[in-house]
Amino acid sequence: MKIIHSLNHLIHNPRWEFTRGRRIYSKDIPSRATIIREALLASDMSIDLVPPIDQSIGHLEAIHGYVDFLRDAAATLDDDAIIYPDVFPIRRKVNRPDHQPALAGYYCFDTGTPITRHAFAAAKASADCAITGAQILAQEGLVYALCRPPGHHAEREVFGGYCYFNNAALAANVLAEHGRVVLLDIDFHHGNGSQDIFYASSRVLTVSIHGDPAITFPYFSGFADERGDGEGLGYNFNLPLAPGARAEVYLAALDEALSAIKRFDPLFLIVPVGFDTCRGDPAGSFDLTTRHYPVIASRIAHLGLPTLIVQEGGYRTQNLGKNAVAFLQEFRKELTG
Ligand code: Q9C
Ligand code: ZN
Repeated sequence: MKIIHSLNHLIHNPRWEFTRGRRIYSKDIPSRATIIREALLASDMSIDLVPPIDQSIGHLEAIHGYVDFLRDAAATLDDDAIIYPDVFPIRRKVNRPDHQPALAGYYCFDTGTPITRHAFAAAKASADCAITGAQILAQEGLVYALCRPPGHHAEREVFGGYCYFNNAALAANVLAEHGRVVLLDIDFHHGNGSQDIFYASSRVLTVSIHGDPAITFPYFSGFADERGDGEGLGYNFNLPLAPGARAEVYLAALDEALSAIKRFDPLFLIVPVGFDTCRGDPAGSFDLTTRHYPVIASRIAHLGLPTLIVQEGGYRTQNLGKNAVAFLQEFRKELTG
């Protein structure tokens, strides 16, 4: 199984985030990706670890409005500098400011996704992993993009939630040239970025199973009544679950998601996966354990579609490796025999 991974993420290490006014250690630490990679290499799966192709910036610009901003802002910073936005344009209609501290708030929606000297390069390399995965998916059948930083919270015009560019959406945009694509987002958090990017599209069906946004990040989207807009009406499907959701509840929601996907009859499947659905994850509240990931993988793989798996969250480092192996091993077994 091909794993697309870039070591460029290691230079991205913001250390701090702010949550409800407190400075805490960021949960998106570089070792997350290292732990997953090493666990896969140590497993009995045959792994073909390949670096991404350096993709044209046009891929990013096709989806995001802040590519130049992020590149230029990062380039002005010293090694230990870090920009946290602290004023946000939440009024109805605003001007794009010229002033650097205000621009950060214009393009970034939270205080967990600071701009550092290396943020752009790391985010670009992460995006390249997903795009490269999309480009080889038809011949491979199953590809895993081991992305970091993650992507699914990054919308068209704003980034946040540890995400700078929407890796899975960039891949979907490449694959949608060939036919209908599904994004089945099984990170603990709502995939607000992917929903936003494809909300008016009937070419990409976005489905997300996540913690109830009434009490869970990203708070302002992910509700069941968000169904899409215009041509895209009916092509967005949210399945919010109450905190503490156990496997039985989770798998019932997954089956609903899978039925909707079958009706859509896609050519390609993309699965943004976060292991923050695991019991004890510091960013999640579900009650899944390692033994449930093969069950989830097996049900999704039964769709029989060429599948690109894209890494999103998962912050409980002591079982990240086990969970990734459990999920990918079963997925490969079911899909490719
Ligand atoms: N204080 C993913 O799992 N935490 N992102 C609040 C602002 C946000 C998680 C940050 C958690 C985001 C990809
Ligand atoms: Zn998450």
